[in-house]
Amino acid sequence: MKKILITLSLLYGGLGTLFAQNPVIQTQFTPDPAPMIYKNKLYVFTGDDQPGFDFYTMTKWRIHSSDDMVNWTDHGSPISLESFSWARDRAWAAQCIERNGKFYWYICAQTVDNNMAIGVAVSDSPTGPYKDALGQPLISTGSWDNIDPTVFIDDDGQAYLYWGNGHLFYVKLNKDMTSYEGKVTEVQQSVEAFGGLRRPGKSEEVLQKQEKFEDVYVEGPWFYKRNNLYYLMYAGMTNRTECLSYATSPSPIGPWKYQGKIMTDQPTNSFTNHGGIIDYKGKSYLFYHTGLLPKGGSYGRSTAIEEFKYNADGSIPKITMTKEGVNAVGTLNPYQRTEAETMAWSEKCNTKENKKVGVYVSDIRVGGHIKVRAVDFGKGASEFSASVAAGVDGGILEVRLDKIDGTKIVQIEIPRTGGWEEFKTLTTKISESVSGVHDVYFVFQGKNITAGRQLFNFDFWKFNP
Ligand code: FUB
Repeated sequence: MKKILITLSLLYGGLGTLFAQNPVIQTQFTPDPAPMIYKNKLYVFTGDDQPGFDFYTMTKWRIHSSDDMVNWTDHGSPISLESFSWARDRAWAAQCIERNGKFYWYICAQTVDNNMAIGVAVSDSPTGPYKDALGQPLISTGSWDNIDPTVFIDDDGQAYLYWGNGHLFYVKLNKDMTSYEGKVTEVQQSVEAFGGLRRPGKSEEVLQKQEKFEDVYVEGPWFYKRNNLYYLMYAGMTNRTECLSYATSPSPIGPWKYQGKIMTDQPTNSFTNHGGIIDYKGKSYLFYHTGLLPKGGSYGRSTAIEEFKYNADGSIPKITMTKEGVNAVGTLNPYQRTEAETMAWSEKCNTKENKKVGVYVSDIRVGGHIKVRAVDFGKGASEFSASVAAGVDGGILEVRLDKIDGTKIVQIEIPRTGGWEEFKTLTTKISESVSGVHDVYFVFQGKNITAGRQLFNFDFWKFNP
């Protein structure tokens, strides 16, 4: 029995590393990831790249969440430029934090005078709805440098907001999280603090041509504390592109001491690599972005995650990007309603949201699939239900185990339900016995359907024990 269990666990662990897990979301581009934990769930707040442009053409922000680090649920896009009356363009990097049951999502956007400003939206729930807290920017100093806010609440209750492109600034936030005391302070940069001195007025092109500098602070700060040491990770600079570097300090306002590069010279296919660091369920994770989704690049960036271990002295090791990403830190209970937009990997489908059901899986095409990892069937499942909608029939939903062509336990022919947004729950007996932990594949097929035709929409699924 012991031998069988070891073989099974090796096989299962082996399967987990055979497949790509990075980038973690395939249905949209998800740049500038900012992780946050609330009630034992990990949320990642991101931007939304629109590929096909040759700049950071971004109009909204997105949220995904996970309980296990591998299956990510899409919570849609609760805020966009339209949520901020003062914002005109460039919905760039953001971070959300909880305080006393309220969620404060600090964003940056371009203002009508062509500068960048930082605003804050507030909500009673991590996934919204969010509302512009002020009706005006929180930080607006008439400068392009006001981007990439990072926020942290210290043990004594004092909250700090750091931000900046090229220049690094901070303020001490008041308890209301929507105002600050004192003046905006600029952090003095030096070789000791950030590995190099960014000379005022030097453009990225000029910086890239310089040969002799170790690093400089560029943008994307990520501020946090661990074991009484304050960390500031940031997008630094190699000679060609951005890297992730960090500095530490015994105090929340410096002096900062340069600690080196965490991730550099990796084939990210993106000039930027904005990141965030968080501990979750006993492990430490680096979130960053790459341009590695199909059609991705510097302006089509996606969240990726790597696990790492701090060195005994608190320093962060060099982290190598991988395709395999991270392993599951929990299992998924199939006997609870699971949103169809909960995915470890997906192909040939997308997500949309409407007022009636929220986010659902859309644009489902023949040959596509959704993979959900580490599903624990326990002693066994008997029935499967799926909420689907179809304007025309012909679509088939298969449920398979462990591989895209693995054992088929369910096949449902999807009938017309009265419209593409008229969701109906279909239930069927499962055809093979299933127990224990499996990866589950929802495979999309069609009956005499032209490849590329939309098959059906998919809102949620559930097994019965
Ligand atoms: O996503 C737009 C900008 O690119 C962010 O604000 C920067 O951090 C860089 O990632």
